[in-house]
Amino acid sequence: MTGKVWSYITDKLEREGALHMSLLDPDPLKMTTERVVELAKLAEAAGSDAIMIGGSTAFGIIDESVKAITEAVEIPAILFPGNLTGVSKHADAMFFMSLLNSTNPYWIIGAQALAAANVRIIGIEAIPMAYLLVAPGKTAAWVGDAKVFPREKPKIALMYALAAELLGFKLVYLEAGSGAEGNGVPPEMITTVSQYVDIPLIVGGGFNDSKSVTNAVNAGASIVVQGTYLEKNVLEDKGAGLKDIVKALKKAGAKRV
Ligand code: 1GP
Repeated sequence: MTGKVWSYITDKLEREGALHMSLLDPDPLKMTTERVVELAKLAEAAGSDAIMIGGSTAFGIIDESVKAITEAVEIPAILFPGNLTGVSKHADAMFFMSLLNSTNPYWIIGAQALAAANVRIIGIEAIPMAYLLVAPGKTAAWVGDAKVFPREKPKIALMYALAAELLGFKLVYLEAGSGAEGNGVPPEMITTVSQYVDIPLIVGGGFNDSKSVTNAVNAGASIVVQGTYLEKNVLEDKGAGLKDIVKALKKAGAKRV
């Protein structure tokens, strides 16, 4: 794995200790292309390190939004596909994900096998990522037939994250589900996993303020993802709140460098 985006992530992690990623779901039921582009620009201006594009429910074709985002921002636009519909040749890279705690092989290897030839042909950089769902798991857990990790069982998450590393995944993502407000990935689980797992740990789902984001970094997360926060606040305050959150995250990250 020596792609440009992977190098960007690992170099920046080495220098800054922690990264922020902004998740945008270009779902036409709630978002226009113009709005998604505006959000991406404000996220970049606020200091977010990358734009992730995707979601568990897929409506419409993402190509147009992905193209418009990559034209509007310098930071990498990385696909976060919920299914085959989440692939676009316009992105800078994609998280090539396997939902390891799904009970349905389709989400572990079926969708990936169906997408692989297309991914190879379009030549997009694929970054292998283990995707692990923690309760409540929200829509992602429902769609992905996941056996979510109980919140008070960090060792179960650790077992899966370690297995992911040994299987060769480059990143492991602990996901509480988009909109898991007040129920993000528990800090104890982040600590347990990051203590024993060497690949970078991404966390997401329910991180809605500086405190929860810095707590996650202090607990050992390398990358924190925010989606709902952006949708709810960034257009209204022109990214001022997000800028504070990213600043707090970088301060917490700097302690780990
Ligand atoms: C969802 O982890 C991401 O896949 C983001 O979650 O929308 O709660 O920030 P939020």
